[in-house]
Amino acid sequence: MTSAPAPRPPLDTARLVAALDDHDGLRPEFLDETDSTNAVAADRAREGAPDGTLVVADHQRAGRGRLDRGWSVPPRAGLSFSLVLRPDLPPHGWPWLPLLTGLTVTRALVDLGYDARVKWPNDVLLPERKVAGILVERVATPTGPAAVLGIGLNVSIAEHELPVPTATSLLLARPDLESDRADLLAGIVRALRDRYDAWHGGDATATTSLAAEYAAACDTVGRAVRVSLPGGGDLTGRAVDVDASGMLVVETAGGVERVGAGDVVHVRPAPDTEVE
Ligand code: BT5
Repeated sequence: MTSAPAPRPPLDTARLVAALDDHDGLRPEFLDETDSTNAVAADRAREGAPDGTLVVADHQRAGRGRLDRGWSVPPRAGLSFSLVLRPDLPPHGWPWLPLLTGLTVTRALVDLGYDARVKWPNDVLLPERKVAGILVERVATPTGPAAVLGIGLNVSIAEHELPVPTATSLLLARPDLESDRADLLAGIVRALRDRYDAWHGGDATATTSLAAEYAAACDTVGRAVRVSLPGGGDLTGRAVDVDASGMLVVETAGGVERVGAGDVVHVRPAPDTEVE
């Protein structure tokens, strides 16, 4: 028998605004419900919204994953938000945005006591199942390209509500930890703003140290993996590093390969479980 979930209050927006108050450049917009915060944020960016515009929804009717996949969470059981940035980056800097976002969410959860890990490129696992997904999109706007950093975090989803068996929530992983959604969101967004500003405003060493920090936090490094390549086909081997361009370095039978985009399955020898 499954018990009904506890009533879920709406996001405490006053608390969130107060928590962001001294953080320059974050402009939150709250929606009770929308199809996708990434779609709204992209529209705002095209309309001229400045760097730091933050779109938050208490429920997404049609949350988006990567490659036209979906993202689904019961109303008010998670966090769904998208941050508009206007990076001034060379083309090779852009692939770092999703990695930086995944690292930041992971670190924020670890700081709160969760055993979170980042799976390349940007899934957040707790510790083996997915608690957060990230969708970073580049949007053409009249004043230059904008980045929309979309984050979905499962907060109070119960076991019987999980959209897929490979998902988990903060509540399921650590029922003993309190997780107020406004505090969580404020903490993650502030950490994201800080890390992005430091990296974006830094010199070449900022990327070198980001790469080293990412590789150290990345659960994929050291594992046997199978990577579905965007152009079709698979690559199997052992992930050994994340290089200075953010690519996953995989040792295969045929030599060392670098993967810039793809879906990684962590393959474990026993028991034979796989995390998509
Ligand atoms: C992602 O895609 O993980 C990116 C998800 C990004 C969601 C945020 S919410 C705010 C913003 N607005 C949006 O519309 N999107 C962003 P991907 O790696 O393709 O994973 C998608 C797959 O994860 C699905 O095909 C399901 O298998 C699984 N999935 C769906 N909902 C999930 C959930 N709540 N928790 C864990 N896994 C889920």
